[in-house]
Amino acid sequence: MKTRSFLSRRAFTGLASVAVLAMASGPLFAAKKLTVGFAQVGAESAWRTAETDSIKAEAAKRGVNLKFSDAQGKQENQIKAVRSFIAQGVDAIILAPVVETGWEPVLREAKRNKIPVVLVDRGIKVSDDSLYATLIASDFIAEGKMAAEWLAKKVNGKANIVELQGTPGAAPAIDRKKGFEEGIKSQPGMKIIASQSGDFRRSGGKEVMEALLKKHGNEINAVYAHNDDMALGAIQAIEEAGKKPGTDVVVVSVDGVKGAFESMVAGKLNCTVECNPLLGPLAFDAVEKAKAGQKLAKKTIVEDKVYDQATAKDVIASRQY
Ligand code: GYE
Repeated sequence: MKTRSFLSRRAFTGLASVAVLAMASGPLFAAKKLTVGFAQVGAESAWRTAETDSIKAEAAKRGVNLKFSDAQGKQENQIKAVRSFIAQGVDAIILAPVVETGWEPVLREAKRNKIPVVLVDRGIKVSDDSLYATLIASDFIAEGKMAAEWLAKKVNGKANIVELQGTPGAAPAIDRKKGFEEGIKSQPGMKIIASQSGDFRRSGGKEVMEALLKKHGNEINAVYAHNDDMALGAIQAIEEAGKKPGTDVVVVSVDGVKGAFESMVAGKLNCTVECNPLLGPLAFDAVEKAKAGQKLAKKTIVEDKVYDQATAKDVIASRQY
């Protein structure tokens, strides 16, 4: 994973001097074991599970006491989890916010209690960005654009596209839509003929695709799914309707999970734009820096790449999620 990061050298020197002080002073200053709460969205996709595993593994590696909460896709559950972390007096909170809005009150509570909040994978809209320490995420607009450009080239600028959106109100759903629309703007032959949410789930992608195939039948010649799980569900629906995904209907999506690579190797999924979920190391680097009182960049962008059937075979064995 490549990151465009703004972390300063001073940050490392600072940490190093704390470590030297702790060693020189013996048990008196021995580093306290951090307790960190992680408010996760849920387990809607393979991407999400990979992110959870990465955060849990990194916590274990660093000897962090991790409190994990699965909100089952509901913001109200995430807000409750954050409140409970605050009540327990955790040292920091990692939050993967399900939707963009509605976070100000609970983030103010965290700030009042001097608990830094590190946002991972999805951004939020707040009037005051001092309410969180930093955001570590991909550029979803760029991902949408990359998917659009790849597709336009593949179909020579002419396609009736069905769009499968992610969770309504979630940053990756909003921005992947926007980026894709920008990417096809200069191509009058690229038309989105239907756009519906499949909630980032395989079952959602399959159900929406079944309904759209009934409605639009042979008109559809491309699918743009906001994540791989929905694309894989749509592929199943396309096959069940007696068509060939990858040939009769071109399918592009985002994430780059193992199942997407397997599907590309099988000639079904055409292309996926990688979105790296292995955010554990960056998230805990940010937590440690925030706890050491160091200034953090407001945003660290994780850079993504495009993979298609031509490149999938060569890299599938080395994929980590
Ligand atoms: O693309 C999707 C997941 O927030 C970037 O959420 C993440 C998205 C990811 O469910 O698969």
